[in-house]
Amino acid sequence: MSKYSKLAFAAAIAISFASFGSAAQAGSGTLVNVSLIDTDAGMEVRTDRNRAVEGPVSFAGINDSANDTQHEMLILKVKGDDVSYLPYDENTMRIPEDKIASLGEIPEIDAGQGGAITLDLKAGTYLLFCNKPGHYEAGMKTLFYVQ
Ligand SMILES: [Cu+2]
Repeated sequence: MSKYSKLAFAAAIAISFASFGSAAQAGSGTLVNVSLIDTDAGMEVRTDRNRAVEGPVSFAGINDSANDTQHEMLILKVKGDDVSYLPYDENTMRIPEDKIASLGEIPEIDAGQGGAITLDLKAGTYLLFCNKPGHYEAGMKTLFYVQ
């Protein structure tokens, strides 16, 4: 690596740490703690808050599975509280991800593990859901509002 590219590399790392730092700081965004839950009673996406102001929103997900089940969490902007218009594939038991415009996701998390995503969200209604086969239908979804 040349001296110049080493410098550029160091600068790129400094920039990425700076942006991470600002997103993580209290007051510059909203932190939402998300529990991905499955028990014999059902499945759930449980958040410690369901509202945020416009701007950076960080979702910190924990897989609280009681059954050693993998979960994930996708974020989708929806038209309103009624999400019955969303496509659903009965065969795969999932929302077909090629037919929606997911804003991002916390990919598959093993039981007991965590993952996070930060998004710059505009005002609107959002759906947080797990798209592992059958989980959406079992109730692994919740609405989230940005004002
Ligand atoms: Cu799940």
